[in-house]
Amino acid sequence: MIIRPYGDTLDDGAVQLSFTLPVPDGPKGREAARLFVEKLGFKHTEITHSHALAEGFSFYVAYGKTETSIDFDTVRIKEATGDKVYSMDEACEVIKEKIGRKVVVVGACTGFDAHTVGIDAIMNMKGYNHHYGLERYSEIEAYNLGAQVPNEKLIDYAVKVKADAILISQIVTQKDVHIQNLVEFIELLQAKGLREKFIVCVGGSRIGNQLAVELGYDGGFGKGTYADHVATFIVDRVIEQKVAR
Ligand code: B12
Repeated sequence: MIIRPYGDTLDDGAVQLSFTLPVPDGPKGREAARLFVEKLGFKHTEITHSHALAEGFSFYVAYGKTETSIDFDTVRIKEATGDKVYSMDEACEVIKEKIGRKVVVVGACTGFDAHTVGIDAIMNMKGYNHHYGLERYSEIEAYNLGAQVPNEKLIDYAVKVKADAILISQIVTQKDVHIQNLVEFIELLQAKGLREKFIVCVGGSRIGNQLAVELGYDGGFGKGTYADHVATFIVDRVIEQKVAR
């Protein structure tokens, strides 16, 4: 099935873009913005909104039409969890039956990142959007260390409580600060000879499973993740490890 974005009429290729330019708002800035959108390959380009952000900076909303399309049938996703996601009760049942002890999970938002809402959505008792967090799972022992936690401290804590899994949240991605921080975490684990001891997952609004795996993590979780997803991933991995031993 061939698909493309649309605005008024199915298949018309209409797209809305927004961006900032390091020039003042005005006719010249708007024309520069329009030319930029044209250079991206869009036709029937229009700047529908612009305003000054600060001295010498301006913001634009542009419309354009594209002929580019995607064959939806060829799209393959690489999510950490497949179609089967355990509910909280199912996850706890599986833990009881197949693992026979509580699963220990430690999580934090690391480095200088102060965004706690994401990791709280996954771990806090009350959860997020009608999905309880890991603290609510009777068969999971969950420790949420909060935000701005140094990598070293998170590892030490995971060792102390004999964690099965470590969960990291990274929300700030400016200048790829998350990559630096995530790489440092894995390198620290490796240097301590601990990489194989833990299932290590990272999540955040701009994190995907593919990036996470490339950086040496077991799984990555982005927007729209619930505790159910990460619990399913961890539980299945703990069982796999048990079988392999
Ligand atoms: C609230 C907020 C803040 C609050 C945070 C309060 C708090 N206690 O968390 C405050 C005001 C402190 C703040 C500060 C800053 N913020 Co802020 N903030 C936001 C905002 C508006 C919402 C974030 C949020 O709570 N989302 C809701 C949660 C539920 O979504 P989530 O974090 O994506 O989490 C979900 C998934 O990603 C996933 N997930 C997340 N972590 C994990 C971990 C695991 C293990 C798993 C499995 C899943 C998972 O599951 C969650 C549930 O589905 C966003 C903009 C936006 N609308 O997203 C900007 C935003 C994140 N902030 C931003 C910035 C730049 C900052 C500052 C640097 C601003 C500044 N110059 O000072 C500072 C950062 C300071 C620091 N040291 O970190 C930028 C980041 C840009 C970038 N790409 O790097 C954003 C995107 C705003 C923007 N458009 O510019 N911020």
